[in-house]
Amino acid sequence: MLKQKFFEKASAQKTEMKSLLKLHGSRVVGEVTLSQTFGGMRGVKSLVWDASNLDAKEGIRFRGYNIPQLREVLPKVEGCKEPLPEGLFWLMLVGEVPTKEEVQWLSDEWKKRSNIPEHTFKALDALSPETHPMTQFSMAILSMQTESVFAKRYAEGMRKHEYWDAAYEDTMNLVAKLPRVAAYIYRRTYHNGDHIAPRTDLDWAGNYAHMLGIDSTDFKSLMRLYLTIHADHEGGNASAHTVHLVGSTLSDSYYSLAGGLCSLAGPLHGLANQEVIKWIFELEEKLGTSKPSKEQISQYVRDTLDAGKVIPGYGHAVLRQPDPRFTAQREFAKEYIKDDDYVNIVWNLFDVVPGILGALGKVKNPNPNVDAHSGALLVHYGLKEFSYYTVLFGVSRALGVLANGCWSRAMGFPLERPKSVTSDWVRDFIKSDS
Ligand code: CMX
Repeated sequence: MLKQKFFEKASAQKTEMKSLLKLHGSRVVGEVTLSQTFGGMRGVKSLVWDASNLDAKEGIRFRGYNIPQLREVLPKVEGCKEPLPEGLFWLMLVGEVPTKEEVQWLSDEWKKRSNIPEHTFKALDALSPETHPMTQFSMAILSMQTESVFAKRYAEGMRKHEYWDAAYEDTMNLVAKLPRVAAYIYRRTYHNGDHIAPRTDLDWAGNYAHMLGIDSTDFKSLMRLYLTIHADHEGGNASAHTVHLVGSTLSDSYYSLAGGLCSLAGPLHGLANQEVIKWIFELEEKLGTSKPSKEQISQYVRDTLDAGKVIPGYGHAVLRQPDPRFTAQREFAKEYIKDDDYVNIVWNLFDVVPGILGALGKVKNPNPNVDAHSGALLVHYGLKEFSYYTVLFGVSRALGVLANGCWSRAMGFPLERPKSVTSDWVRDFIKSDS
């Protein structure tokens, strides 16, 4: 039922956009300055991405819904206040809030598709346990590329108008497999390969929590929220853009997600969630207390900056306010966690860091981003191995980028190929302009 709905919506949109482009294709949407050419293409409108949109002040909206609204409208499991990521995936893919029954159907569908090829476990077992979990994760996904419906059908001569169908199948299969493979990486790396079998009665996020080995009700709630809020952040962020770029060559979902995860693994992007808690542990060790004063924290922040490092979990390329994903986690902590040292440090950092970063005069957004809070919540529930944190982010991010990948193939988006220029071109351009 989801597939048919997606096909109908995407076909209608493709027809609409085709005629719209015929009439308005030559309209100018913006200019590109030399600073943008050198400066990471900030703000250049050059991608279409429907599942979510980011506003500098307001933050993320998924198909028009902000995070508090998602927490209201998306279906939940009995006894849990947090939304099911299955519901968000449905919303992102077809633009409609699903019913409880539709989400149940999706949950069941992912269970049916969740088998991992034996060679993936073998490939993981061949890696040194010291291999970073993000390296293991992207390699595991590449090893599952043997299962790609898109690659198989393409080799058999699939026609262009059928790409959407194969992309949908790959997306559904791959998303279904991620919790199991990600939990396998966690258990082999930190728990001597003592693996936990999946349960058939749990939802996608609840089952992931179970396979990680943390079975408390509140941790399952956290996982449902976590995997919802990290899912998408419009199309220009590094992981989403990488998936989009790789997919534009008609590399299948396995290749493109693995590429996107390599992007997420950088400290300026998703790895910041491990960096934040590592930095807080170091603070605790340096100061010899788990209850530092705000003055001590401020000094530690200044020392970090004086050492030529960034403050992890702060700043953003687009946002100019505190990240609503940070706020959602803060609300969760206020409701579920009473007086936790690490959570208190995160809150005290929020009180002092914006002032210190703001005073530097160059940081465009001195506020916390999504990564500033997550580690303290995970540590609270016993998930202390911070090198693993970006894998959790990656499992969630797959939902948005793969749903968008389906749209890209359905819309028939072409190979991505922006223009680069040489430094000589820049010199000549400036001469000719003046
Ligand atoms: N600490 C110290 N300096 C910072 C800073 C921070 N948290 N954030 C920005 N700056 C500095 C930049 O390094 C840059 O300095 P230089 O001009 O000396 O190179 C200057 O402020 C201007 O940067 P900006 O325009 O405000 O920020 P960018 O768009 O270039 O970068 C980001 C955005 C996220 C990479 C940056 O804020 C940063 O490095 N933050 C820390 C890492 C982090 O938390 N990343 C996670 C982001 C969310 C996610 O993707 O998961």
